[in-house]
Amino acid sequence: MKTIVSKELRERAVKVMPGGVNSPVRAYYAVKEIPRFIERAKGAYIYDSDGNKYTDYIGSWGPMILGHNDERIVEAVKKQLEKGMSYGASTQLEVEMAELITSLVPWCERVRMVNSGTEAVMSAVRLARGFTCRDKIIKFDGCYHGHSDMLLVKAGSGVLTQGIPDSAGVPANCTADTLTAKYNDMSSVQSLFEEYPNDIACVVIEPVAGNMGVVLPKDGFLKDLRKLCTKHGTLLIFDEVITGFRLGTDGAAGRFGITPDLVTYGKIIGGGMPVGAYGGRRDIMNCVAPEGNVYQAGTLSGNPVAMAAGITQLKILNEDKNIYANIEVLGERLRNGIKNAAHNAGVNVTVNGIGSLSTLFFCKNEVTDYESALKSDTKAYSEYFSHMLNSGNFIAPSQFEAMFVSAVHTENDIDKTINDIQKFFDSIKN
Ligand code: HOZ
Repeated sequence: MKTIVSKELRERAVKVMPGGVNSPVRAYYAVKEIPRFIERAKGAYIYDSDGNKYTDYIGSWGPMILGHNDERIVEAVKKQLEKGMSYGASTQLEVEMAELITSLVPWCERVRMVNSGTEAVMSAVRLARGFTCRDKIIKFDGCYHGHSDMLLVKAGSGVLTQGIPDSAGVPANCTADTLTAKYNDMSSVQSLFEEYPNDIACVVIEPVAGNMGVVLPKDGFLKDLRKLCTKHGTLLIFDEVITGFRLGTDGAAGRFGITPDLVTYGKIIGGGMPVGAYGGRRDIMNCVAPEGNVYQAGTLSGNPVAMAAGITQLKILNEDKNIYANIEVLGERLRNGIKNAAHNAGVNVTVNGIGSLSTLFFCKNEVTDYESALKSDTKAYSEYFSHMLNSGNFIAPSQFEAMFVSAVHTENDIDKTINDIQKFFDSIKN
């Protein structure tokens, strides 16, 4: 596989950008490959600047549910571009987007658009604190909610990959009120509530964790969390940046039948454009400025180009129910294929997943939380990554991320990938 152009770009990039990137995960520090510089993408495929083609299982970390550059989304963006890129003023599009989200997710009665998942969670936590007049928050080890100061505590994703889950530059008093619990372990949450029965503003959780690899909530875990929060007057925030509109139009909340008080969304609702949103119960959302005294603002919030893209994607997802059915089947096919390949080769791995989200962990233990995810052999993952990349599969350059399937991946794409995985398993079995 040619990497001449990517190498050259990398050399230029590291001179002028930390790590040569704008987001650490892309620097490939956890793997031994030249980071690929992408030139274009279409459907299920992504092409680098050397002209190599890969089947894409990153999908811009989730939003490309319809595949890259779906023509209907491109058309909507083009149309809006002709009318203007940003006004810093209200538009019909943002009203339509809010109406769409609140109709698809009925318990999300009001919504505020922002520009990223980080901003969405940061704002939702501020709102929870303002609403409850409490300061403490609970997050779970290994969950990642963006890079705001108060949430960079035992975080997942890039910080976990880099081994800096508690980032430098975060003053101790910014995280003094951040309490951490173990994912899937109710007793760890209960003891925090016993210690601070009236002080916890919110519990924020990825209802399906996607940033320590995919980790599913155990039966009853989210339900018990809901009950405990209600009992203590604490708000439950679902961070659905990865799962929202991917596990169905009503996300993980709908899938597991749990109603949180607030929800956060990210890039998915922008169809890949930079977007985020938070929303939820009317009485809570009423506290957001200018109606209430919880301040949060943004010139680019509700950007018309992003709204045009997002509305188009959400409408398609809502209208064509086959899409979800299709990506679920493909996700299942991928997971079963990986399990069979491992079985055939006699290799011990763990495959987690739900719907179109999957992670192959290089460990034989069950992966149910941060600690068990950390048991996976990241060196083996790095070797696997090299093999997969060089056989034309674009997967996360880190063990602690998800594999995303889109509606335009074909059974052949998935089977070819499984075949490549089989070859890797066969190569390591001796
Ligand atoms: N896990 C991150 C998205 N949820 C990876 C993307 C990034 O940090 O750039």
